[in-house]
Parts: sequence; structure tokens; C-alpha cells
Amino acid sequence: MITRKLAVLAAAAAAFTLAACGSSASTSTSTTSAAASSAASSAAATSQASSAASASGSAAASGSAAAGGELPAADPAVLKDAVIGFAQVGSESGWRSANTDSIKSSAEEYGVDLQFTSAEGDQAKQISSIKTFITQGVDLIAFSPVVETGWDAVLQEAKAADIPVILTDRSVDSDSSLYQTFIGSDFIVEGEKAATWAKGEFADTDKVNMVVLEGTTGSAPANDRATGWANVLGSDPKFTTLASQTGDFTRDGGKKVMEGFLATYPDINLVYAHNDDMGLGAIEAIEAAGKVPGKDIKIVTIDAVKAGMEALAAGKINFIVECSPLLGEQLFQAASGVLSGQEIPARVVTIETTFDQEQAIAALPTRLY
Ligand code: GYE
Repeated sequence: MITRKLAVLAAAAAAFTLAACGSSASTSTSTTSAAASSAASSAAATSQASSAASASGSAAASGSAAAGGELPAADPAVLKDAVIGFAQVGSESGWRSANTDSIKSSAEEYGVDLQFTSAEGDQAKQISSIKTFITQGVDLIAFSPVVETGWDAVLQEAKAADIPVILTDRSVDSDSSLYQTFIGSDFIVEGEKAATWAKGEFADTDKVNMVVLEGTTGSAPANDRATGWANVLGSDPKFTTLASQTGDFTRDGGKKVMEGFLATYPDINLVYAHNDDMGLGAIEAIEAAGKVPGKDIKIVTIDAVKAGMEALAAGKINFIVECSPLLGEQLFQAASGVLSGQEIPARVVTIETTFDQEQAIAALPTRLY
């Protein structure tokens, strides 16, 4: 509940300043949204224990909702037959499948002519699809960037062609004047929530040996989930990171990397996996090594997709921080706003919760993804 209120407050603050500035997605509003996001981030950091403890079941049941209530309602007349290019990351995880389903089903609902491409985790491929969208002269381009850097040239090309761009899920380090808005989670806060749980869980232990399964190298969620963790536990001498390596957000990657960790380190107490799929892979590796996941080695992950929640309910994962993939409706609200010349907020932060075992058991029957 507290997290939810803070997110709404931060969004309201951003909306207020946006209204005061009277501008849309410009450089100045991006400064505003960065300030709001860091306010939300530090507020969340100071309320970690309570936010983790008071995770609300209602956001979970609805599959999460949007903060930043300033997005206009989607206008079906504007969206009908609009040609929108969406360049997806790939199909690396359960989260990604749910995100793709959400975008496709919202597009269908509004009769959007959706040109959907999948980059299979390859930035060059994603850039080439965006270039194709530009050549085709689509009405709007949306994408979830594989990595954070290297987008300036293609975003400038879209701007020169007068095609608006919306970022969903992951951010880029380009100037915010090159895109209309960024809709997605605050990954730093997610990392902070995971670390806050670990801090509480190991409160009575003198020494914790941790391994980290990182997301795709250079991606915003991998970068920010590491930062968020470090914000809470970076200076705590009790936590030692034995090893940290990318599992590329896949189950197979998580399994292989974890097998290597187990072979090298006999005394692992904790796995921090940047997503559920890698945590699920780690479970397989831990069981194959004759240890009990969730007991001999504790596991904290991020996403809260169904398979992750089932493992949490079964006690094999110990704690999950939610990251909602249900971004389709918000994407088309934003697209509708942009295409009809309305002002939209420069940043829309997704509202998310956390789950312990009991909360996962309660949430599973109505879980949407
Ligand atoms: O956590 C992971 C996926 O960008 C938030 O990408 C997304 C992440 C998600 O592969 O499972």
C-alpha cells in the first residue's frame, strides 16, 4: 500500500510540474520526471521494510495498474486502423510472452494495424526493424529497447521523418526530446525491494554468501536492478557477492550459470536472480546438485510470472518482486494521446507489489500472467 501511495504521489508531483511547465515530452519535462522518479526511488528506499511487509494483494489480482494517471483514455476512433510499428526485444522469458500478448490483444481491441517485429535479443536487428518502420511511414513507432545505449541515430531518423516514438518497458540513455514518453517499471525500486527482503530475511545471520544471476548485459533492468540492490546492501559487509554473471534473462541461462557457481562455491546461501526465469533455472541446478532450493539456498527474483509464483508457493523461491508486463492498454492510451495531439506525461511508472509465499498462494488463482 505504501509503495502504491508513493508511486501515485510521485506521479502526481510529476503531473503537477508538467502542468506548471506546460510542455510535453521535452528535455525540461525529462528533468522533471527524473526528479520524480528519484524521489519515488528514495522514498521507496526509506520505506522498504513496510512496503515489503505490506504488499497489497489487489494490485496483484488486477495484474498491476498504472501510476501516472495523466494518460488520456484511448480514443478508439483515433486508434482504428492507425499503423503502429512495435519492435519487441524477443521471447526470452515468461514476462516477455505476457508483454507481447498484452500488446497484441490491446492492438486488436482497438483495431490498430500493428506491425510487430521481434529482435531475438539483437540490437542491430531491432534498429533495422525501426528503420523499416520509418521507411514504411508508419503513424507511430513503439519499442522496448534491448539495451540502454546506442539509440541516438535511429531516434533522430524517426524524428526527422516526423514519426513519434514511445518507449515501453525499458529506457534508453538518449535525450528525452527524441521520444514522447517512457512507460514502464522503476527497476531501481525493484532491486531495492529485493535487497530489503534479503536484509530482513538474514537479519539474524552473521555472514551471507550471495551469487547474482544478472539480466541481459547493458539492458536497463539488469543495470538498474543491480543499482537498486547496491543502494540497500552495497555497504553492508555481511553480504558477500561470491560471483555475478549474466544468464540473459533465460531459464536455460540461469541454469547453466548456476551450475557453474555451484561447482565453484560450496557455501552459497542466497541467489539474487534479476528475473523469475533465471531463478527457475537456478532451482533446477540446485536440485541437481542435491540441495534444497528455498531452504539450503534462498532465492529472490523479480517479475512474478505464473511459473515463478508457483515456485514461490511451493517454497522453492523465497520472495518475488513484481514487475508487470501488462503494458498494452497504457501503450495505446499514450499512442492515442500522441496521435490526437494531446499532451501526455513524459514518464509513466507502473505500480507494483511484492510477494512472499503466503501472498503468492493467495494471488495465484486470479493471476493474469
Ligand atoms: O524482467 C525479464 C525480461 O524488461 C522488465 O525483461 C523486462 C525484463 C523482465 O526478459 O523477465
